[in-house]
Amino acid sequence: MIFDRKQIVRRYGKNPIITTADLPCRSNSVFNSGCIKRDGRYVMMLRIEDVDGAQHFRMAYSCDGIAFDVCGHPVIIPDSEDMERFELLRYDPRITPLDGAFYVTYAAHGAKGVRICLVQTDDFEKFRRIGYISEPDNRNGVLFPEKIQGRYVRLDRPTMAHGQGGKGDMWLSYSPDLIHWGDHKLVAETRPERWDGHKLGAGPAPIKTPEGWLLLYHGVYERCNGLIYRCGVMLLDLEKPEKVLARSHGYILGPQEPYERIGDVPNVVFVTGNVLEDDGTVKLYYGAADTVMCLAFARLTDLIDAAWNR
Ligand code: BMA
Repeated sequence: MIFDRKQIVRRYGKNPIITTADLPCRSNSVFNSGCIKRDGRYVMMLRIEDVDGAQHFRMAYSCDGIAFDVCGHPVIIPDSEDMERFELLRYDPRITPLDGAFYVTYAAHGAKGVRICLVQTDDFEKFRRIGYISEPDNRNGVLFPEKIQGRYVRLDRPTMAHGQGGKGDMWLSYSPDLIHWGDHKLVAETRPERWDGHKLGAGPAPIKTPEGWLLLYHGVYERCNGLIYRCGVMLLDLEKPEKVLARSHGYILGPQEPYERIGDVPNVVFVTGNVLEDDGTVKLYYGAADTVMCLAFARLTDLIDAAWNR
């Protein structure tokens, strides 16, 4: 029997909130989509896998954060110099409001590996490519929503490619201009024989709280028949965000429901969006089993307590 001292995260009762049935195009799956709230409207950037295996992003909007209207056309991001080598696939968009604009980091996957790509938009209609901001293999990149001590900051997860047995820890880098990145710091390591023992990576943009930057992250556990993706929480120092102040011993959300257990990739909960509401509720948007989009709720104070293991 699972003993839960306290339920930290509550799933939306009518999950999933977006499936392929809600899309205006024939698709295989919709999952791991970035989400923010802007001027009272929820803005989601969907990761859609097409029936031919290609992937694209598409915007979706909502007034209540639950029922989303999906745009009739895909997001158009200007091509890079060599899409074949560098960007055959793009996935896991994470949105960060910053400097009055919106920045999207995503994994750009091509023949030469996977890198973090950064694009900027003012309106989610026109996107400007800033560029690839990491070498291969690196993904799970997300920007902080403000400069810290005068510099832009991002989290990421440099790792070896699939099939090379790479373990993945979370790192952080600084930049003066969002183009040049350096001063790399190790932030959080995998914990052997724990739920986040195989690899871990940042979820959506960190939320600023008086106790530190609240970061939802995914941890991966390796079992004999596959990987299990779950969500944990940590607090990073406000001025020195490479410093972990607190980190949950256990996960706060893991595959449990059939839509999280069964799908293209079973046993995956992958949080890529969070919205802090005025009443202190946090909406967590997550992909389940690499197949559908789901929603869960938590109190900000409970997430902070969970990070401190209180
Ligand atoms: C990770 C990412 C995610 C995906 C997860 C489970 O490596 O690629 O997009 O949800 O694997 O397949």
